[in-house]
Amino acid sequence: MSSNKQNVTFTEDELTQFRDLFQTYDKNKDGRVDAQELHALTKSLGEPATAEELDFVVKSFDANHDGALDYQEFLNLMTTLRSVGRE
Ligand SMILES: [Ca+2]
Ligand SMILES: [Ca+2]
Repeated sequence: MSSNKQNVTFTEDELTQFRDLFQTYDKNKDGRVDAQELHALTKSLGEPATAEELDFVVKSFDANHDGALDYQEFLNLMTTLRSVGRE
């Protein structure tokens, strides 16, 4: 349990979309996306990340240090991606 609240301002549509994404790319259905699964995801977003980038991303957002991102950690990642995504 975490009381660590962020200013998440996703709409319900977005949350549904992210949950779908999460479930789609959690290929082995263990409730977490690891670096490999994330790679498929970034590819589908049109910006495939390198192994180094994915490693960095997982480490940065893996709050409980189990080596993969659970849904909450994944949402934090999406929050960050959305705020930095535009170039
Ligand atoms: Ca998984
Ligand atoms: Ca984790």
